[in-house]
Amino acid sequence: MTSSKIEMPGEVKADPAALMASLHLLPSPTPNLEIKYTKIFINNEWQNSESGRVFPVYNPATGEQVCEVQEADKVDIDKAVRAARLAFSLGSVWRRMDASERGRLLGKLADLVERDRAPLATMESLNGGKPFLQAFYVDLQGVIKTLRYYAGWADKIHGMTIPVDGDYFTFTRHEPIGVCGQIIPWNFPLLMFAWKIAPALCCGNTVVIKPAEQTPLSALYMGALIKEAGFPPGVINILPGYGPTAGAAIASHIGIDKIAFTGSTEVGKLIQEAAGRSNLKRVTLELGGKSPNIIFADADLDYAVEQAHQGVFFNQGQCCTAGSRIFVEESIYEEFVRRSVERAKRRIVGSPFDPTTEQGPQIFGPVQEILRFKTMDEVIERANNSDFGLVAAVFTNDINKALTVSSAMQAGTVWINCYNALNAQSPFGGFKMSGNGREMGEFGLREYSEVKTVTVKIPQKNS
Ligand code: NW8
Repeated sequence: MTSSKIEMPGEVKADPAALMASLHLLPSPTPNLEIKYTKIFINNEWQNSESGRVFPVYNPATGEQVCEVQEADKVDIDKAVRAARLAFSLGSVWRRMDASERGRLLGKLADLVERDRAPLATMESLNGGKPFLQAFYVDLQGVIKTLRYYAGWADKIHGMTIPVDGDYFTFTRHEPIGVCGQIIPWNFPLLMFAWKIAPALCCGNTVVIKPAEQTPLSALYMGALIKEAGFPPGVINILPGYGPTAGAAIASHIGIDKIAFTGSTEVGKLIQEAAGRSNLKRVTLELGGKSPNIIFADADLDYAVEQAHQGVFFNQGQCCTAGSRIFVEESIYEEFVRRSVERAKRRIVGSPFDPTTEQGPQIFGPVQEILRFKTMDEVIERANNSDFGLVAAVFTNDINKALTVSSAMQAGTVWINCYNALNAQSPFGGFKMSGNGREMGEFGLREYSEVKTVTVKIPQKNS
């Protein structure tokens, strides 16, 4: 079995010639990958859409159709919500299951993803246009680590005992919310699937999840692994479909207790509105950014150029975290621009299945905007002058500058001398219009639980 610790050797990553010489050490795409799962997954069963409609799924690198997938609409969502409500009902297998057993199932799912890591990375590359090696080393590693991280939390979600006034004993229970609707984007189809389902299941919720219409294949494959892992029917339901139909049905459904969405700010507003108009379901949103990356003159220049380059171009530039506003201190500005242009020209664009490819097919274009600044106060002001606040980064070897900037940034994550340093243990989410709530880490669990206060009267002997 492969280990989730597998990382691409650094020298291989850096140099196409070294990479070609080391191909025998690297994973390869699954040849003639068979697409087995193209139906709606409800109650651990593969179902056709009620409408009979299907929609095409494409390989964005070639424009070729890969397959057709059953198209979920409102009636299918209704069906899935009924299944998820039943699975959540008091006394159900899922509600009675030991928390440690929920953790074991999540761990089993991680093992199955690890077993099928190559075919899943192949599918992610085929359907999402990511270079296969990036899908294998970044996305699949993130998926496995996310599932394992929340597997470990399942039986460690403790309540409190509270020293209340009066003759009472008070404790809290941290209970699942109920049926969670989840809507995920096409830029990290499998990683976002894991980020959504893992904390929800960890806390004991049930899930109705809609993958993006462009990239439903890896989520559907996960349905097969979820069933194989032994999750009870109805706990996870996967419905491929479109936003204005299936997505809107989730957002306004009165049988859904919480919605989590990753996508555009525009659609995030619609979701929050629909949640408010229907049943005030809890809402977490992970939306866009226009993130600042601040480079001081004392930073290691080559390193900063490379990090800033990856910060904006990684995943074809299709990242909520993309560092698209790069502020460079004036004394190094010209040289920074020169090296950044040279680096961008060297970027290898090509077939996702060619191991030297750094960038696959484009949907929207990454734009690296390099701006000049003079003073720290000025750059802080300009960096924060945005409706968004997802992430920010600063490159400097001066600890005082680094900490001053990190405190001043209106952003949910600040990276110092690194970029896209995401992990399962840290909370991730936006300030301002970049979203509501946090995903990942311990904070991610709060968004999937309700706190219940239980107060018991302590009878007194003489009263
Ligand atoms: C969850 C995620 C990761 C992880 C590692 C490396 C580069 C880029 C990303 C990334 C658990 C463990 C590791 C990345 C992922 C999502 C977005 C942007 C960057 N994630 N990674 Cl939106």
